[in-house]
Amino acid sequence: MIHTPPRILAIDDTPANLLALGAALAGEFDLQIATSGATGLALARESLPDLILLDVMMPGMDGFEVCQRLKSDPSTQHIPVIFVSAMSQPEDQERGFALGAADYITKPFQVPLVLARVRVHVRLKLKSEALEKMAFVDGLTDIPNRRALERQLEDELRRARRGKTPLSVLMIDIDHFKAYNDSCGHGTGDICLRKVAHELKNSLMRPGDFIARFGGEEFCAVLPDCDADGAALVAEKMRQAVEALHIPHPDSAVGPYVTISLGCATGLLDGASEPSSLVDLADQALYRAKGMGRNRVVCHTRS
Ligand code: GH3
Ligand code: MG
Ligand code: MG
Repeated sequence: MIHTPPRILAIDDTPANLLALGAALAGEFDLQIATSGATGLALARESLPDLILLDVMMPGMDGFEVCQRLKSDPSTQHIPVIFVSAMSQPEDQERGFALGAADYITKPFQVPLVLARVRVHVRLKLKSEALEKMAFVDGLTDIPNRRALERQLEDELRRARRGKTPLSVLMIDIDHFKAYNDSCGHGTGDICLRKVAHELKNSLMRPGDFIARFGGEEFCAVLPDCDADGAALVAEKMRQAVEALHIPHPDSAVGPYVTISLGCATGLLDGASEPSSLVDLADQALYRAKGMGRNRVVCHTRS
């Protein structure tokens, strides 16, 4: 997320350079400074600036190394880096770009040009963050979408295998939602989807828990380090929470309000489970919940 005002970190061992940059950037940006590569790197990791202006020649850790370290750390690799350096040979500039720099400005620099380039790269970062959000967030409910779910599942499965911890998946489906749309209208259906999504999200208790819209009126939750009993508890909590919203459903065979059915599956610890198979098992359990009358939780049990 971009800070307001955008946060710029300038790393340079020459105070005069920092003073000149400071004068140019102050007012429009929140400027942080560091006078060595090592302190700059530490500050970048801690404060996650929106852009870094980086000198190359510094005693100790030079700018190239700082850049390389920033780009190999997932928490800082998206921060645009602009080299500001007296090393003006094409090979130097090429090396900077090869390390992942967004731009390369040679010293002595002209303040208005530095300012212009900083503005361009901050604007680009803002745009790419907005695109990233659009690509991974469901537009209707504002919770993660299926693409985000797939990414999350892969990460969590890897983590579960490494840590030999259980991983649970819940598949969640609104009961008789076609009939709800038919009797209340699609617009009201959309509002209902938003309310249910919000309630499901609020039912999650741990910071690592994750919920996405799987598609249509289906949702999928990923619960790291959660065994089958824990998954059943979360699922039942969700079921009750949605029922307690008391959203009138004029045409449900289940009851007067909108309800959900849930299927749970918990990952095996033998490394054999794939993300898709966990989702499939949860989906099969959900199917059984539907067959047993809906508005209930069914857990997959290993036979
Ligand atoms: P079941 O209890 O067996 O799940 O029955 P159902 O009617 O909920 O299931 P079905 O899959 O037959 O219908 C799902 C309905 O969800 C059909 C579609 O109109 C509705 N739906 C899917 N996406 C959206 C959406 O984005 N907005 C709205 N309003 N409705 C949607
Ligand atoms: Mg469905
Ligand atoms: Mg349904």
